[in-house]
Amino acid sequence: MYIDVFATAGGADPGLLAGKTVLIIDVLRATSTITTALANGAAGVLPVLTIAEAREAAAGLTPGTFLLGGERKALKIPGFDLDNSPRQYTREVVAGKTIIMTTTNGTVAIKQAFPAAALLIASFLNARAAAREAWKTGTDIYLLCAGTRNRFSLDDAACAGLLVHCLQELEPGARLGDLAFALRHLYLSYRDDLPHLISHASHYQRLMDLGLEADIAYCLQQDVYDVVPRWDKERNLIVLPLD
Ligand code: 3SL
Ligand code: MG
Repeated sequence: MYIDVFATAGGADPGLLAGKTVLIIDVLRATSTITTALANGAAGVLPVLTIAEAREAAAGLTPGTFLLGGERKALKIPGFDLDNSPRQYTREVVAGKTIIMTTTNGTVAIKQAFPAAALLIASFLNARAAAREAWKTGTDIYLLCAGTRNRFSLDDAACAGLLVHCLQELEPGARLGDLAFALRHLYLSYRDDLPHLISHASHYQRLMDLGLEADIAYCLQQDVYDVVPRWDKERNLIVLPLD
């Protein structure tokens, strides 16, 4: 088994991801939000790239069955139901609903990985479960960090390091690509104080400036959920598998 990491959505070659297992990581905040929404009973998440696409998808659904969610510049999109704060995606709000979601980096990374054989959503919130699920596929595994506007992002990198560490525990003979090796060591160096590491991320500062420290604290919790959202090609939705 070979394990490697792409640092940004744009840095991944979709051709290379074809037929592989891909874990998408956008700790702050898209994959933390998607994991929370599905853990709280959302029927599915439809990732789209643009606001226009989101509205178009909504026009095809029955009112009351969906919610529009996401952000631009970390803020709620005018006319949408929810922003990208995972703490908004409570059971009371999302149970049974399809979430149509567009975000700056996270949904771009997800769409980039559509050629994958298995496309899984990972975050600190479900890290161990996500690593286990990826490992069970038995194929090579790529961790695709969303990054921030096509730049390396420490929050995603730290989570990728944790996932590589978990995968190596499951498959001690796995071969690691250069970035997988480096990020595992980054994670191990800071594992006892991840908030300190992640406080150096530029996107951390942006969210702090917006008063969203509670979102950051929420997203940095580890292994809160034992669920692994997965792209279902037939249903054109990110869902939780039934088994
Ligand atoms: O870029 C994204 O996908 C978002 O997760 C970024 S934000 O934290 O919602 O601003
Ligand atoms: Mg991010």
